[in-house]
Amino acid sequence: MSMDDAPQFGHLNSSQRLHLLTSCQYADKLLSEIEATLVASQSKSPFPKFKPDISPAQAKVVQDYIARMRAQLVRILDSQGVQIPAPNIGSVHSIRVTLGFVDIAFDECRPKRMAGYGELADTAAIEIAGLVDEIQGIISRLDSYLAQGQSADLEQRLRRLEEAGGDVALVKALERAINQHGLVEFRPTLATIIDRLETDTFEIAVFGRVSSGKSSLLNHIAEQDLLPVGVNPITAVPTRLAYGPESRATAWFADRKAEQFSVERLAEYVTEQRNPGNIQHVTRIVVELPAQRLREGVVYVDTPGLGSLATSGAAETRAYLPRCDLGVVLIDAGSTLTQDDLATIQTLYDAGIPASVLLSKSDLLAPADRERALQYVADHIRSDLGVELSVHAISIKGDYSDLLENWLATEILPLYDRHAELARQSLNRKIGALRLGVEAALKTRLKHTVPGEPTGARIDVRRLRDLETELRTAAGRIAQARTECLDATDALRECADGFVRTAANNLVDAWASGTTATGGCLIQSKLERAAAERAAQISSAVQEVAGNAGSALAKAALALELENRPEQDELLDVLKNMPRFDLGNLEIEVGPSAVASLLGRRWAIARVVRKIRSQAGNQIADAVAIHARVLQAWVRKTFTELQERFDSYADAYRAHLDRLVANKPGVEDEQALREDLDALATAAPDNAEQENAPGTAA
Ligand SMILES: Nc1nc2c(ncn2[C@@H]2O[C@H](COP(=O)(O)OP(=O)(O)OP(=O)(O)O)[C@@H](O)[C@H]2O)c(=O)[nH]1
Ligand SMILES: [Mg+2]
Repeated sequence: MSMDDAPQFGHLNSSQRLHLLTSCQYADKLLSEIEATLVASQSKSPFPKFKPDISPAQAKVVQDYIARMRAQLVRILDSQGVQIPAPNIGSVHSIRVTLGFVDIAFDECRPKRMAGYGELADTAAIEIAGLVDEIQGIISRLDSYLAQGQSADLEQRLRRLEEAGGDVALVKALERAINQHGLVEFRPTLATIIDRLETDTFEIAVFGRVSSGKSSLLNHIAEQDLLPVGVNPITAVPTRLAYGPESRATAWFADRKAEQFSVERLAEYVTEQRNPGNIQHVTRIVVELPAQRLREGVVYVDTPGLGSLATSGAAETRAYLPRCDLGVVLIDAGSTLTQDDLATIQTLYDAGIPASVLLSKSDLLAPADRERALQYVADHIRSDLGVELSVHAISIKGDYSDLLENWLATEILPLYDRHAELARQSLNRKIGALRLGVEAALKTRLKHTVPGEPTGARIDVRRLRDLETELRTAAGRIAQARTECLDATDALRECADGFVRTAANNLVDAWASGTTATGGCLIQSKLERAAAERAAQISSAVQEVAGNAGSALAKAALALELENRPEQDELLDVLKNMPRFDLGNLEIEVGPSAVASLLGRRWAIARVVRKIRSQAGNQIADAVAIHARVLQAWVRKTFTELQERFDSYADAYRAHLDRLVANKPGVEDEQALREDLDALATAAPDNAEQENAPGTAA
């Protein structure tokens, strides 16, 4: 008998103790099932398993007995010296895993899968696709909320700030109103504001089209080659540069613990090449440097490029844009001012964020041209946006360092001393904007909640349901069109042969009608036309769903009297920069043949097909295959963007609709709404600073 087998305490050996433990665990599991039955009988589940034939008083008694039994279990184990093992599975992890299965369950309901059980009518397919999209959207938002871990507990973070002496009365009132009334759509903005309250830094962010020189400029400011630069799209993840006593970098991820690494390894996380489409799910990167030009409290942010060549990182840049405190917008002197550049400045302006516009790579221009370019950019900003901004020329080339120094000295360094005050002002503007948004939501709700309220007619529930269905149908159409367009680009891969036949057909017809030209040019243009027709079908499909989604949103916003609506064509705007079919230069020589035409049209066509295949078959097949691939990537990107834009509005509308439908008008509700509105009105710390707050929450 080993030492461990020796009887201890109540004279049980180790096997007996183990048996006791597993029996207790099993009993406890059964008790949990009883508890689950109690909960289920009260639950709001639409699929109740149990009849609610237990009264609350009975349930209470059962629970009390369960508690006594559990206390007894613990006592028994204690008396025998059996250790109760500590749990080793995190609750958050477990919930996220289960959510993953919920997600899969809904994937199985997508129209494609449903079709496996029999034919599916078009309208049903759209409705189903919309429903699945909505619920998967909710799942993914809950998942990303859980992925943020403890930092998502905004209330607790606010309490800590308050304990540290912060004046957070208004933010607390906002937090309360958002939680109390389930205004989840404002949570991301609130989270950003609390982030900013905690850090108290001033963020200077650099924006611009791909390759406009953003990373190069920041390397220059930091006085080291730190951020990867290059001619292709490079930066994939917004990257913060902050002062720190030692060089080091930290990355945070959506799905794993933060990692610290040396700055030399930055490219692994921030570049499109090493982390394409941000497959590593980096949520934040901070690089600390002991650089002279960086100061405590001032942070520079490098962002993924915008514009036609942009990658998926552009979406992150757009989401981040309204959060910075100063936006530096680079206009590449080597190209021209574009709508994308103006849109960036406009977004900053709309969010109440000061902008500094730079003509980058100014070394590429002779002094006189440089002056003209500066004037041109300033004129356009004035005429197109109605904003007066001075534009500075800069360059990172050694000979032009005075330009950069001049800009830093006049526009940036003076901010360093005032950064704390400026950060506070900037934050106040953001809080002001959030307050306006929350107040508007509460007021609309009050209007629809209280029948006696003189200002607004109540929308009846059927109408609300209709609006809900229309939004769902629009979402379903987007999902459906996405599948169809992806299928179309898939099919395109196999099309080279068909294109060649069509071109041969056209050529033989042209000869028959008297054209004597040899075929090369004609074949090239016919092939290009055939590809363009396919692309046009895709483009019109996108156009149709985007138009439809835009009208569904506009209609809902109007009915709900919500200010937050898409601009005219905001959704159609995704339809930009569709890749063109590039066949290169086809060298095909084929002319009409007397013999072939004698043998008939079919024979003549077959001959031309053979000639094209032998002279350029591979080139055509390759070009079509590449085009299909590029087009498919474009379709994915375009639909993701469309979906994101649609959801950014539809989500808020759906949340609003849910509240209106679920809400039963009552004195209690009215009371709570009025109290929260009052709290928001009175908690405003300094109205002076909120005067120029932007119209709505970002
Ligand atoms: N002539 C000249 N070239 C520059 C200047 N600044 C940057 N470049 C070049 O422009 C190219 C793009 O520079 P990046 O700094 O990577 O541009 P970016 O805006 O960060 O690009 P993305 O991260 O892809 O959006 C590189 O080849 C740089 O060498 C400049 O002042 N003058
Ligand atoms: Mg870059």
